[in-house]
Amino acid sequence: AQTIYLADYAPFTHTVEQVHLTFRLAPGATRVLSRISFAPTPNAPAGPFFLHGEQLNLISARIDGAPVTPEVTATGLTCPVPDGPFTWEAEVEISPETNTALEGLYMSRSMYCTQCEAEGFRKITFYPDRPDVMAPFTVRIESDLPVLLSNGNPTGNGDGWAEWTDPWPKPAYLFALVAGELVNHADRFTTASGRDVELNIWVRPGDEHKCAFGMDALKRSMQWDEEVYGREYDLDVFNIVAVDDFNMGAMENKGLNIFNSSAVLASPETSTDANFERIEGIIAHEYFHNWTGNRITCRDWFQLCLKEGLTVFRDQQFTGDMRSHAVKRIEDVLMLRGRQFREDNGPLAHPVRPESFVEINNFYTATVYEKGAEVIGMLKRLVGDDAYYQALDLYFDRHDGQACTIEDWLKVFEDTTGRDLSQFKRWYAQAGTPRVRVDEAWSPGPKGGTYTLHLRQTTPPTPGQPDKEPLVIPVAVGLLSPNGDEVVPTQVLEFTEVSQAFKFEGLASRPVPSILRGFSAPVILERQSSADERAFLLAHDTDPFNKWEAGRGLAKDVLSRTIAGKPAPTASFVDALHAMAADTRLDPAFRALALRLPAQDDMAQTLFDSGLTPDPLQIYSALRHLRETIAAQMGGLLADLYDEMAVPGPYRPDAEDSGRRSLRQAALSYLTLIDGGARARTQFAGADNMTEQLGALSCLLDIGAADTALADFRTQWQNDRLVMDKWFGLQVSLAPPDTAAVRANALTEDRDFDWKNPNRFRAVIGGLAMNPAGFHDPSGASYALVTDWLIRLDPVNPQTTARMSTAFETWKRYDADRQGMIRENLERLAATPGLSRDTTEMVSRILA
Ligand code: B3K
Ligand code: ZN
Repeated sequence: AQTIYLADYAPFTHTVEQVHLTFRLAPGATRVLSRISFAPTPNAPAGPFFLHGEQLNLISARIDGAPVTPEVTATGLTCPVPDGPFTWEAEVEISPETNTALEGLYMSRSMYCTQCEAEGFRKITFYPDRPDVMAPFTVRIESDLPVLLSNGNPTGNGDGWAEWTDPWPKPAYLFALVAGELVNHADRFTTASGRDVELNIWVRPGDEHKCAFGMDALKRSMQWDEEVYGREYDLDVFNIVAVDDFNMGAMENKGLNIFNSSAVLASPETSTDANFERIEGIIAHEYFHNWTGNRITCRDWFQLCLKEGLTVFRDQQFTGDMRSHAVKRIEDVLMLRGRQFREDNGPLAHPVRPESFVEINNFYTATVYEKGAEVIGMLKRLVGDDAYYQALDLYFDRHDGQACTIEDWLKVFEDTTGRDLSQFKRWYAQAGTPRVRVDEAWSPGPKGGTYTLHLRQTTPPTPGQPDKEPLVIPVAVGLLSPNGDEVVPTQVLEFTEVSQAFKFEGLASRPVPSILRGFSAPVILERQSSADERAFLLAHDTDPFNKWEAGRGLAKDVLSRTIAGKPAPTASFVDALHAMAADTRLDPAFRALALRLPAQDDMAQTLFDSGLTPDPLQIYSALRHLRETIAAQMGGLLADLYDEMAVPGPYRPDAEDSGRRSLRQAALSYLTLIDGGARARTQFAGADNMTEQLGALSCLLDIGAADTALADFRTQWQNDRLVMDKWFGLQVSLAPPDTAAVRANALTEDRDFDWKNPNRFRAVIGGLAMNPAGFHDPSGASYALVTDWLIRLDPVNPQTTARMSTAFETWKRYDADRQGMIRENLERLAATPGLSRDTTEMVSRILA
């Protein structure tokens, strides 16, 4: 397969002035008629006229009305064309019903839908399928199905047809079409300038009661983008459609967002608090793309972070505003460390803006999305809020309607602030998580002492990048006096050299530093810190992130020492945890986060980063042991919390109630270890919402006492696919290590294991990968099972297969036996005849 390089970018030979599409829908033989006006691109490099096209049956083609016979290959066609403007017409036949890859036009339970990003449009018709070719579209859909949708505004319909016009020039990856027997949950929104917008969430009959929350989230997103970024919606209608078979969360097609039903449908009985929060975030994310992604798009796919990093950053801000900034920041860092650090410190490490790829779908990664958002957060911290929003205004002003690059993005900041961002730009080019080592010095003096922070940065080598340059790292620091007062409030140090000293003068006594407040940069801080100092910060830090981080550091310290067979400061950790959990001045959601111990995979990464070979079983046991110790020593407080945090009244998914429930759940998860599951059983039996029902079920699974509950749960929910995904997933991800593979295998034989449905496949096979001790069971059974299923899924759905192969991305962390077994399985996967380009690229990068 061919590697594509950023350095080879060249504009398309032609511009597209207008696209007309007609779809005659039929499951096995849909006809797509296109009429496209092309004109030569001024100053474009000369070259043959080439249109992308894959798996298309070309019926006929015409240029300016005269039949032509293009040369068609597996990837597209070339054709002699006139020197000036011309009209291209083509008719192709495609088969949505056999499209199991879920890219292009496909069918999901008798409904037609599309997924074009990144390069799915070329499976619909011949077209210059690249984001820098933008054009207005009109679409006519012919079908007997009652609901026919496409992008833009409805401009006509009749018996068996509908027409849509999208006036905003867009790249083909934002094209969408939906046809099916759907019902809508409708609402309206009036924009700041008075445009009346019709809003719809389209679902299958029977799911109508699961739309209200998503609709509310949409309206809040629309209003927030007006208030915070001054961005208004720009069409008469905004449609969202829920689809059961979808490769990811959702897609921001212009005016017609298509969602995995798990990312939009919500009801108290079937969705957890975490589901509600995720849905709110995804609705916001896709809506925000209307400006950051759609009105301003990417010049080429190397610039993906231009829209994704920025849109993630915006949805994080939104969730913070809707809920709690402190809690959201901690959740985001947990996710960053759990997914992005793992990627950035392994064989799949790549820059936020990659410079080459084989299959672009493999680069919708935590690095592009989450680290891409961190880079924007750092930029905002460096220039300040006012300059940030001025730069954004300039960005929208200057680039509306264009396909842009990271250079364009940084230039608006340079023009707004007069700063030179060339060093900052390295964040986009350099892969790997930087390490920042901290040394301190204190020298007392007659006019007060001087405290010096000495920082050193290094970034370890990553594939293709042996040597790294120093980055611009904003390090937010505050200083506390030994009595707990803040003597130096937060300031942002601009750390730009390999090694740099920062002095604080006139201090009465040696301070305790709080470094990297708010996690001001995506780096690993290396600093010797005593258990006492951590306990002090946990008690006194005014920065909520670092307060939480201090507790996290203590927990990791206890776990690492336990694993190494060294004496661990368990008592001081439990004391500090107790004080924090009992502190009623703190938000329950924050206390719940503080009570949550590091995840197994986070511990494995932490041990690996400090030069050790993690043993997943040891991590599992150390965590278990620590949880039992906490439960035994804090049982009284936890039992009180469990009672006090009960939420009276009808279920509401807001921050306050869900925060109380999460603290209550944290308490329950410890209490279950000492009460034999009594509380969990009662809660399970009496729960009137999924948060409490699933929370109780998890606790019972955790102590191996869930058989009855699992059976009851299934009986209750067997007709709800999204809830059954939870049933499948949880039993695998929470199975005891030595039984996980057996459990997963048994579930793959279940009558409801619909493996071609990505949500179900992810629940079971992904669930196994999310159970680290089970996945890395020394027998190797899980490695073999996951590999067998990847081999089976690949010809059906390459994109999801490639994504799931990242289960193996951490293999170099582990011991020789495990590495040997993983290598064997990866080689077996790589040797599969006809393996997709997607999976081939992933496996070869993981193995390299
Ligand atoms: N832009 C889409 C992701 C498309 C993934 C293609 N493999 C959803 C999002 O980021 O909002
Ligand atoms: Zn996005």
